[in-house]
Amino acid sequence: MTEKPSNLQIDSGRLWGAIHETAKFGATAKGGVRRLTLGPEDKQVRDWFRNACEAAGLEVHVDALGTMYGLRKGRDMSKAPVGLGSHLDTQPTGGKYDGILGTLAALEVVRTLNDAGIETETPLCIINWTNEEGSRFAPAMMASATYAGDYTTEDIQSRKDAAGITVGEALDSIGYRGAEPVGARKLSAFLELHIEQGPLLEAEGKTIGVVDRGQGIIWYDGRITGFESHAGTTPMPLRRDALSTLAEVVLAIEKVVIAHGPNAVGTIGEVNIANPSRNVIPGEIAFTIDIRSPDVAIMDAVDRDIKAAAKEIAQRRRVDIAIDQIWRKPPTIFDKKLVDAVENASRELGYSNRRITSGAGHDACNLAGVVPSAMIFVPCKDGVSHNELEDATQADCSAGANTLLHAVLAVAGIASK
Ligand code: HGY
Ligand code: MN
Ligand code: MN
Repeated sequence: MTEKPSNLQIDSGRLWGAIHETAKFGATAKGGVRRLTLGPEDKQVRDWFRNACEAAGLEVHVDALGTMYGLRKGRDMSKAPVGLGSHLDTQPTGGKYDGILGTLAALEVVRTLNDAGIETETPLCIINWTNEEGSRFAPAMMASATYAGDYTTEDIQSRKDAAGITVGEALDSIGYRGAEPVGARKLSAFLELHIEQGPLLEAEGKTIGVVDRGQGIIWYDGRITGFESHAGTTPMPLRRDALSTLAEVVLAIEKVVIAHGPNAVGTIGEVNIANPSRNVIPGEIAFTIDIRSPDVAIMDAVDRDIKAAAKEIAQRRRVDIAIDQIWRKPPTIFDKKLVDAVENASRELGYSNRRITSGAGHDACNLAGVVPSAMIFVPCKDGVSHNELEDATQADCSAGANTLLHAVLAVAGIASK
């Protein structure tokens, strides 16, 4: 095998150009990106990504959930490729970097190796995972979770959005339902570059986050059933008001999570009043809960306590409160060898770095269940993400991509250059 060229660097301007060129697909007035999975804007960026992969000499494959694989041949094609990538879908009020940086940095790694005439020993596979965000279709990271064997393809293809459209129908509507079975394309490792989406790296002036673990996540669908009645004629003590009940439930969840803090967070991100009317007491409300902790015992304790709190509120207010778990992802421990490869790469390149736990879920957290996986973080401005103000610097994005390049070369090996 050939020695890794320590001075090899990605083309910073080309990466930055790709990030800002693709940000036009779903661009919002506030400078963010709204590119819900499997919608028209997602198709635009997928087509762009496919063309860029093919122009870089990659063989593009699409699986039955629309995940895109760009295969770069290596000297030994008998070896399962080293995977690198992330996602191109965004939140409704998303930014230019969440997911996009990791996917385009993977493309930039390939472009850099092409320019340098480097052939890796092990093939590479750059990946755009379908529906990482979980905003339009639940759960989040659904395609990588299916790849990891947590769901069947049929189950996920039948999941519906708020308009009743299934994942399968949405895939067909943009022409990205591939023939390849999900999980058929084996990988020997997976590396994902991502913005931290939190404040630690920026606060400590660190360029690279060497991600060695990820928080566990529980998602619930909640439903409160009270009784619709006249806003003017119903005396307060007789009301079974679903919205006042929800107000208590939201604060009770916040109280439980803070009591189990600091390593626990909880969010009610969606609320829907059935048949809202300003002069009808709400009788039916649907809502969602997102609970996270790096500690399984804390996850279980929060689960137990929020259900107990809901039960007490339901009895006192004479309503029904259902809290149904729809997704549970245990905390992730990333592969030690790969994490070390990331840390060594950032050190060789002279980037300040620190070990860090991911507060966000990522496709790499699912991959970690089936192949050695690791992540690289770079700072984002004020730690803000899932917000149109999400921002990062060209220097940090390039540092992350260089770290990805050298970690991938350390894992895949160089056959010739
Ligand atoms: O929810 C998450 O953690 C990811 O950003 N979708
Ligand atoms: Mn993401
Ligand atoms: Mn996200």
